[in-house]
Amino acid sequence: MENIYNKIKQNKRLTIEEGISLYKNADLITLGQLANAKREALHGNNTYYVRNLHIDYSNICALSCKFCAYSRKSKEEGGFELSIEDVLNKIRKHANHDIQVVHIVGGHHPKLPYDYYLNMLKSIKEEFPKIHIRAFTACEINYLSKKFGFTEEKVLKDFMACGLGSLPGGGAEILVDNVRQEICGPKGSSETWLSTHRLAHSLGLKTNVTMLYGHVESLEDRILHMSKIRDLQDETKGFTSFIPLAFNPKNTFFENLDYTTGHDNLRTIAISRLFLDNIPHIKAYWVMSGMAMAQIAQHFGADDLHGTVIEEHITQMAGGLSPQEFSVLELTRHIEGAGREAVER
Ligand code: V47
Ligand code: SF4
Repeated sequence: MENIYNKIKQNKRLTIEEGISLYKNADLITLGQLANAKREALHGNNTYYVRNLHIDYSNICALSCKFCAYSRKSKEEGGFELSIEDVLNKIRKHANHDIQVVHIVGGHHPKLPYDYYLNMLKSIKEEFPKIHIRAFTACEINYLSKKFGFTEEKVLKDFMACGLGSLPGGGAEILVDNVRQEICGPKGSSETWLSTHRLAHSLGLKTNVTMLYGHVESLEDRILHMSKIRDLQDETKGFTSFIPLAFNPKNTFFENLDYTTGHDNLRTIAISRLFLDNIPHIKAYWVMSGMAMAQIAQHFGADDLHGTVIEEHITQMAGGLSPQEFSVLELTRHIEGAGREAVER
Protein backbone atom coordinates (compact mmCIF):
# COMPACT_ATOMS: atom_id res chain seq x y z
CA MET A 1 0.00 0.00 0.00
CA GLU A 2 2.91 2.37 0.67
CA ASN A 3 3.54 2.77 -3.09
CA ILE A 4 -0.02 3.84 -3.65
CA TYR A 5 0.01 6.22 -0.69
CA ASN A 6 3.19 7.82 -2.06
CA LYS A 7 1.67 8.17 -5.49
CA ILE A 8 -1.30 9.99 -3.98
CA LYS A 9 0.98 12.29 -1.98
CA GLN A 10 2.84 13.13 -5.20
CA ASN A 11 -0.49 13.96 -6.91
CA LYS A 12 -0.10 11.15 -9.42
CA ARG A 13 -3.12 9.56 -11.01
CA LEU A 14 -4.19 6.13 -9.74
CA THR A 15 -4.68 3.24 -12.15
CA ILE A 16 -7.83 1.12 -11.99
CA GLU A 17 -5.89 -1.68 -10.24
CA GLU A 18 -4.50 0.77 -7.67
CA GLY A 19 -7.97 2.19 -7.07
CA ILE A 20 -9.34 -1.30 -6.42
CA SER A 21 -6.45 -2.18 -4.15
CA LEU A 22 -6.91 1.04 -2.18
CA TYR A 23 -10.66 0.41 -1.83
CA LYS A 24 -10.07 -3.13 -0.60
CA ASN A 25 -7.01 -2.78 1.57
CA ALA A 26 -6.44 0.75 2.86
CA ASP A 27 -7.37 1.43 6.43
CA LEU A 28 -10.09 4.03 6.84
CA ILE A 29 -8.05 6.52 8.85
CA THR A 30 -5.21 6.67 6.31
CA LEU A 31 -7.72 6.94 3.47
CA GLY A 32 -9.46 9.75 5.29
CA GLN A 33 -6.22 11.65 5.90
CA LEU A 34 -5.17 11.38 2.26
CA ALA A 35 -8.60 12.36 0.93
CA ASN A 36 -8.88 15.21 3.41
CA ALA A 37 -5.52 16.61 2.30
CA LYS A 38 -6.74 16.57 -1.34
CA ARG A 39 -10.02 18.17 -0.38
CA GLU A 40 -8.28 20.94 1.55
CA ALA A 41 -5.79 21.53 -1.27
CA LEU A 42 -8.73 22.05 -3.64
CA HIS A 43 -11.23 23.87 -1.42
CA GLY A 44 -9.48 24.90 1.79
CA ASN A 45 -11.89 24.91 4.68
CA ASN A 46 -14.98 25.64 2.56
CA THR A 47 -18.02 23.39 2.43
CA TYR A 48 -20.50 24.42 -0.24
CA TYR A 49 -24.28 24.25 -0.31
CA VAL A 50 -27.18 25.87 -2.16
CA ARG A 51 -30.76 26.76 -1.26
CA ASN A 52 -32.55 24.25 -3.41
CA LEU A 53 -35.95 22.74 -3.92
CA HIS A 54 -36.47 19.23 -5.33
CA ILE A 55 -39.54 18.86 -7.51
CA ASP A 56 -40.55 15.42 -8.73
CA TYR A 57 -43.07 16.21 -11.47
CA SER A 58 -44.31 12.62 -11.70
CA ASN A 59 -43.44 9.16 -10.44
CA ILE A 60 -45.32 7.43 -13.25
CA CYS A 61 -42.76 5.40 -15.09
CA ALA A 62 -42.66 2.95 -17.96
CA LEU A 63 -39.70 1.15 -16.35
CA SER A 64 -39.27 -0.86 -13.15
CA CYS A 65 -35.69 -0.50 -11.93
CA LYS A 66 -35.08 -3.00 -9.16
CA PHE A 67 -33.63 -0.41 -6.76
CA CYS A 68 -36.54 2.00 -7.13
CA ALA A 69 -39.33 2.35 -4.56
CA TYR A 70 -40.65 5.51 -6.08
CA SER A 71 -42.11 4.66 -9.47
CA ARG A 72 -45.72 3.68 -10.17
CA LYS A 73 -47.54 2.53 -13.26
CA SER A 74 -50.30 4.76 -14.75
CA LYS A 75 -53.40 4.56 -12.55
CA GLU A 76 -51.56 2.58 -9.85
CA GLU A 77 -52.23 3.75 -6.30
CA GLY A 78 -49.64 6.27 -5.18
CA GLY A 79 -48.93 7.54 -8.69
CA PHE A 80 -48.84 11.30 -9.12
CA GLU A 81 -48.41 13.81 -11.88
CA LEU A 82 -48.01 17.55 -11.27
CA SER A 83 -49.54 20.14 -13.54
CA ILE A 84 -47.35 23.09 -14.46
CA GLU A 85 -49.40 25.20 -12.05
CA ASP A 86 -48.61 22.63 -9.30
CA VAL A 87 -44.90 22.94 -10.09
CA LEU A 88 -45.09 26.74 -9.93
CA ASN A 89 -47.07 26.58 -6.69
CA LYS A 90 -44.34 24.51 -5.08
CA ILE A 91 -41.78 27.17 -5.94
CA ARG A 92 -44.13 29.98 -4.88
CA LYS A 93 -44.71 28.23 -1.55
CA HIS A 94 -40.98 28.36 -0.83
CA ALA A 95 -40.34 31.82 -2.31
CA ASN A 96 -39.40 33.11 1.16
CA HIS A 97 -36.48 30.63 1.22
CA ASP A 98 -34.81 32.55 -1.60
CA ILE A 99 -34.42 29.37 -3.66
CA GLN A 100 -31.41 29.44 -6.03
CA VAL A 101 -31.75 26.05 -7.71
CA VAL A 102 -34.75 23.87 -8.55
CA HIS A 103 -33.87 20.24 -9.12
CA ILE A 104 -36.56 18.63 -11.28
CA VAL A 105 -36.76 14.95 -12.17
CA GLY A 106 -39.45 12.38 -12.84
CA GLY A 107 -40.15 8.89 -14.08
CA HIS A 108 -40.11 7.89 -17.73
CA HIS A 109 -43.68 9.07 -18.24
CA PRO A 110 -45.33 7.35 -21.20
CA LYS A 111 -48.00 9.99 -21.85
CA LEU A 112 -46.98 13.58 -21.04
CA PRO A 113 -46.65 15.64 -24.23
CA TYR A 114 -43.44 17.37 -25.33
CA ASP A 115 -45.01 20.77 -24.63
CA TYR A 116 -45.41 19.84 -20.98
CA TYR A 117 -41.62 19.87 -20.54
CA LEU A 118 -41.09 23.02 -22.60
CA ASN A 119 -43.89 24.90 -20.86
CA MET A 120 -42.69 23.82 -17.42
CA LEU A 121 -39.23 25.25 -18.07
CA LYS A 122 -40.56 28.42 -19.72
CA SER A 123 -43.12 29.11 -16.99
CA ILE A 124 -40.53 28.72 -14.23
CA LYS A 125 -38.10 31.06 -15.98
CA GLU A 126 -40.85 33.62 -16.69
CA GLU A 127 -41.92 33.84 -13.08
CA PHE A 128 -38.53 33.17 -11.42
CA PRO A 129 -35.89 34.40 -13.87
CA LYS A 130 -33.05 34.14 -11.35
CA ILE A 131 -33.61 30.48 -10.44
CA HIS A 132 -31.21 27.97 -11.97
CA ILE A 133 -33.09 24.95 -13.35
CA ARG A 134 -31.24 21.66 -12.98
CA ALA A 135 -33.54 19.14 -14.58
CA PHE A 136 -34.03 15.77 -16.25
CA THR A 137 -31.53 12.96 -15.95
CA ALA A 138 -29.65 11.73 -19.01
CA CYS A 139 -32.01 8.72 -18.97
CA GLU A 140 -35.07 10.97 -19.15
CA ILE A 141 -33.50 12.93 -22.03
CA ASN A 142 -32.78 9.68 -23.85
CA TYR A 143 -36.30 8.38 -23.19
CA LEU A 144 -37.95 11.61 -24.39
CA SER A 145 -35.87 11.70 -27.55
CA LYS A 146 -36.96 8.16 -28.42
CA LYS A 147 -40.57 8.74 -27.43
CA PHE A 148 -40.94 11.87 -29.55
CA GLY A 149 -38.66 10.77 -32.39
CA PHE A 150 -36.21 13.66 -31.95
CA THR A 151 -32.45 13.59 -31.58
CA GLU A 152 -31.12 14.10 -28.06
CA GLU A 153 -29.41 17.20 -29.41
CA LYS A 154 -32.76 18.71 -30.40
CA VAL A 155 -34.30 17.88 -27.02
CA LEU A 156 -31.39 19.43 -25.13
CA LYS A 157 -31.31 22.52 -27.35
CA ASP A 158 -35.09 23.01 -27.06
CA PHE A 159 -34.88 22.63 -23.28
CA MET A 160 -31.96 25.04 -23.06
CA ALA A 161 -33.86 27.61 -25.13
CA CYS A 162 -36.67 27.35 -22.54
CA GLY A 163 -34.38 27.78 -19.52
CA LEU A 164 -32.66 24.48 -18.70
CA GLY A 165 -29.43 25.37 -16.87
CA SER A 166 -27.75 22.02 -16.16
CA LEU A 167 -28.41 18.28 -15.85
CA PRO A 168 -28.50 16.40 -12.55
CA GLY A 169 -26.36 13.31 -12.11
CA GLY A 170 -29.10 10.72 -11.77
CA GLY A 171 -29.48 7.56 -13.78
CA ALA A 172 -25.76 6.72 -13.77
CA GLU A 173 -26.27 3.98 -11.14
CA ILE A 174 -23.23 1.80 -11.92
CA LEU A 175 -21.77 2.34 -15.37
CA VAL A 176 -20.86 -1.32 -15.86
CA ASP A 177 -23.19 -3.08 -18.25
CA ASN A 178 -23.65 -6.43 -16.54
CA VAL A 179 -24.62 -4.66 -13.30
CA ARG A 180 -26.87 -2.21 -15.16
CA GLN A 181 -28.49 -5.12 -16.93
CA GLU A 182 -29.30 -6.72 -13.61
CA ILE A 183 -30.68 -3.67 -11.81
CA CYS A 184 -32.16 -1.48 -14.55
CA GLY A 185 -31.74 -3.26 -17.91
CA PRO A 186 -34.19 -1.30 -20.06
CA LYS A 187 -32.76 2.04 -18.95
CA GLY A 188 -29.95 1.81 -21.49
CA SER A 189 -26.26 0.99 -21.54
CA SER A 190 -23.43 2.76 -19.77
CA GLU A 191 -22.34 4.26 -23.08
CA THR A 192 -25.83 5.66 -23.66
CA TRP A 193 -25.70 7.50 -20.33
CA LEU A 194 -22.16 8.74 -20.96
CA SER A 195 -22.91 9.85 -24.51
CA THR A 196 -25.85 12.00 -23.35
CA HIS A 197 -23.54 13.75 -20.89
CA ARG A 198 -20.85 14.09 -23.55
CA LEU A 199 -23.42 15.76 -25.79
CA ALA A 200 -24.70 18.01 -22.98
CA HIS A 201 -21.14 19.13 -22.24
CA SER A 202 -20.51 19.87 -25.91
CA LEU A 203 -23.59 22.13 -25.90
CA GLY A 204 -22.23 24.03 -22.91
CA LEU A 205 -24.30 22.41 -20.15
CA LYS A 206 -22.58 21.48 -16.92
CA THR A 207 -23.74 18.21 -15.38
CA ASN A 208 -23.33 16.12 -12.24
CA VAL A 209 -22.76 12.41 -11.89
CA THR A 210 -23.98 9.99 -9.24
CA MET A 211 -23.02 6.45 -8.25
CA LEU A 212 -25.65 4.23 -6.65
CA TYR A 213 -23.76 1.81 -4.40
CA GLY A 214 -24.57 -0.87 -1.87
CA HIS A 215 -26.68 -3.29 -3.95
CA VAL A 216 -25.27 -6.03 -6.23
CA GLU A 217 -22.14 -4.27 -7.47
CA SER A 218 -18.58 -5.15 -6.41
CA LEU A 219 -15.82 -2.76 -5.35
CA GLU A 220 -14.24 -3.40 -8.76
CA ASP A 221 -17.46 -2.22 -10.41
CA ARG A 222 -17.41 0.99 -8.39
CA ILE A 223 -13.88 1.78 -9.56
CA LEU A 224 -14.75 0.90 -13.17
CA HIS A 225 -17.69 3.29 -12.84
CA MET A 226 -15.39 6.05 -11.60
CA SER A 227 -12.81 5.39 -14.29
CA LYS A 228 -15.42 5.89 -17.05
CA ILE A 229 -16.38 9.19 -15.48
CA ARG A 230 -12.75 10.25 -15.14
CA ASP A 231 -12.13 9.47 -18.82
CA LEU A 232 -15.13 11.51 -19.96
CA GLN A 233 -14.11 14.37 -17.71
CA ASP A 234 -10.63 14.37 -19.30
CA GLU A 235 -12.38 14.78 -22.63
CA THR A 236 -15.03 17.42 -21.79
CA LYS A 237 -14.40 18.97 -18.35
CA GLY A 238 -18.19 19.18 -18.06
CA PHE A 239 -18.85 17.47 -14.73
CA THR A 240 -19.16 19.67 -11.65
CA SER A 241 -19.85 17.19 -8.85
CA PHE A 242 -19.65 13.49 -8.08
CA ILE A 243 -22.36 12.24 -5.73
CA PRO A 244 -22.14 8.75 -4.23
CA LEU A 245 -25.68 7.63 -3.35
CA ALA A 246 -25.99 5.06 -0.59
CA PHE A 247 -28.67 2.55 -1.52
CA ASN A 248 -31.84 2.56 0.62
CA PRO A 249 -33.36 -0.91 0.17
CA LYS A 250 -36.81 -0.63 1.76
CA ASN A 251 -39.81 -1.19 -0.54
CA THR A 252 -37.55 -2.24 -3.42
CA PHE A 253 -36.82 -5.60 -5.09
CA PHE A 254 -33.67 -5.69 -2.94
CA GLU A 255 -35.57 -5.15 0.31
CA ASN A 256 -33.63 -7.95 1.99
CA LEU A 257 -30.29 -6.21 1.56
CA ASP A 258 -28.85 -4.25 4.45
CA TYR A 259 -28.39 -0.48 4.47
CA THR A 260 -24.79 0.52 3.71
CA THR A 261 -22.51 0.90 6.73
CA GLY A 262 -20.89 4.10 7.95
CA HIS A 263 -17.50 2.57 7.16
CA ASP A 264 -18.49 1.93 3.56
CA ASN A 265 -20.01 5.41 3.16
CA LEU A 266 -16.88 7.17 4.41
CA ARG A 267 -14.52 4.90 2.49
CA THR A 268 -16.51 5.55 -0.69
CA ILE A 269 -16.38 9.33 -0.25
CA ALA A 270 -12.61 9.14 0.35
CA ILE A 271 -11.92 6.85 -2.61
CA SER A 272 -14.02 9.13 -4.86
CA ARG A 273 -11.95 12.15 -3.85
CA LEU A 274 -8.70 10.29 -4.46
CA PHE A 275 -9.58 8.49 -7.68
CA LEU A 276 -11.57 11.27 -9.39
CA ASP A 277 -8.68 13.71 -9.54
CA ASN A 278 -10.37 15.81 -12.23
CA ILE A 279 -13.85 16.32 -10.71
CA PRO A 280 -14.10 19.58 -8.76
CA HIS A 281 -16.62 18.61 -6.06
CA ILE A 282 -17.49 15.50 -4.06
CA LYS A 283 -20.93 15.75 -2.51
CA ALA A 284 -22.06 14.09 0.68
CA TYR A 285 -25.76 13.75 -0.03
CA TRP A 286 -27.15 13.75 3.48
CA VAL A 287 -30.66 12.76 2.32
CA MET A 288 -29.45 9.25 1.55
CA SER A 289 -26.69 8.74 4.08
CA GLY A 290 -27.92 10.90 6.97
CA MET A 291 -26.64 14.24 8.27
CA ALA A 292 -24.34 12.75 10.92
CA MET A 293 -22.52 10.86 8.17
CA ALA A 294 -22.41 13.93 5.92
CA GLN A 295 -20.90 15.92 8.76
CA ILE A 296 -18.03 13.48 9.21
CA ALA A 297 -17.66 13.06 5.43
CA GLN A 298 -16.42 16.66 5.32
CA HIS A 299 -13.20 15.28 6.85
CA PHE A 300 -13.02 12.32 4.44
CA GLY A 301 -12.97 14.16 1.13
CA ALA A 302 -16.41 15.74 0.72
CA ASP A 303 -16.57 19.50 0.17
CA ASP A 304 -20.24 19.92 -0.68
CA LEU A 305 -23.44 19.13 1.24
CA HIS A 306 -25.69 19.70 -1.79
CA GLY A 307 -28.32 21.95 -0.21
CA THR A 308 -31.39 22.46 1.85
CA VAL A 309 -33.32 19.95 -0.35
CA ILE A 310 -36.92 20.72 0.27
CA GLU A 311 -39.40 17.88 -0.53
CA GLU A 312 -37.37 14.84 -1.55
CA HIS A 313 -39.37 11.70 -2.45
CA ILE A 314 -37.05 9.12 -4.04
CA THR A 315 -35.28 8.25 -0.80
CA GLN A 316 -38.28 8.74 1.47
CA MET A 317 -40.20 6.06 -0.42
CA ALA A 318 -37.24 3.68 -0.08
CA GLY A 319 -37.16 3.99 3.69
CA GLY A 320 -34.73 6.92 3.88
CA LEU A 321 -33.68 7.57 7.46
CA SER A 322 -33.11 11.36 7.17
CA PRO A 323 -35.59 14.20 7.35
CA GLN A 324 -36.71 15.70 4.02
CA GLU A 325 -35.24 19.12 4.50
CA PHE A 326 -32.91 21.30 6.53
CA SER A 327 -33.17 25.06 6.89
CA VAL A 328 -30.12 27.07 5.92
CA LEU A 329 -29.55 27.71 9.60
CA GLU A 330 -29.50 23.99 10.42
CA LEU A 331 -27.39 23.12 7.40
CA THR A 332 -24.77 25.73 8.23
CA ARG A 333 -24.84 24.55 11.85
CA HIS A 334 -23.87 21.06 10.64
CA ILE A 335 -21.13 22.47 8.42
CA GLU A 336 -19.72 24.78 11.06
CA GLY A 337 -20.16 22.08 13.69
CA ALA A 338 -17.68 20.04 11.66
CA GLY A 339 -15.20 22.92 11.78
CA ARG A 340 -15.78 23.95 8.16
CA GLU A 341 -16.85 27.26 6.71
CA ALA A 342 -20.29 27.20 5.07
CA VAL A 343 -20.19 28.80 1.63
CA GLU A 344 -23.35 29.33 -0.38
CA ARG A 345 -22.62 28.50 -4.04
O1 V47 B 1 -30.70 7.86 -10.36
C1 V47 B 1 -33.20 5.61 -6.71
C2 V47 B 1 -31.09 6.98 -6.95
C3 V47 B 1 -31.10 8.85 -8.18
C4 V47 B 1 -32.85 4.79 -4.74
O2 V47 B 1 -27.24 15.96 -9.50
C5 V47 B 1 -31.81 5.65 -5.04
O3 V47 B 1 -26.92 17.13 -7.70
C6 V47 B 1 -30.84 5.22 -3.01
O4 V47 B 1 -29.76 11.69 -9.10
N1 V47 B 1 -31.80 4.35 -2.67
C7 V47 B 1 -31.80 10.18 -8.32
N2 V47 B 1 -30.80 5.86 -4.19
C8 V47 B 1 -31.22 11.22 -7.35
C9 V47 B 1 -30.13 11.99 -8.00
C10 V47 B 1 -29.44 13.11 -7.32
C11 V47 B 1 -29.52 13.25 -5.96
C12 V47 B 1 -28.87 14.35 -5.37
C13 V47 B 1 -28.17 15.26 -6.10
C14 V47 B 1 -28.11 15.10 -7.48
C15 V47 B 1 -27.38 16.12 -8.29
C16 V47 B 1 -28.74 14.01 -8.11
O5 V47 B 1 -31.50 8.30 -6.95
C17 V47 B 1 -31.39 7.76 -9.16
C18 V47 B 1 -30.90 6.56 -8.39
O6 V47 B 1 -29.53 6.36 -8.58
N3 V47 B 1 -32.05 6.12 -6.26
N4 V47 B 1 -33.72 4.79 -5.78
C19 V47 B 1 -32.83 4.11 -3.50
N5 V47 B 1 -33.78 3.24 -3.18
FE1 SF4 C 1 -38.40 4.79 -13.36
FE2 SF4 C 1 -36.28 6.22 -12.57
FE3 SF4 C 1 -37.51 4.54 -10.84
FE4 SF4 C 1 -36.09 3.55 -12.86
S1 SF4 C 1 -35.27 4.81 -11.15
S2 SF4 C 1 -38.15 2.89 -12.23
S3 SF4 C 1 -36.45 5.05 -14.48
S4 SF4 C 1 -38.40 6.38 -11.77
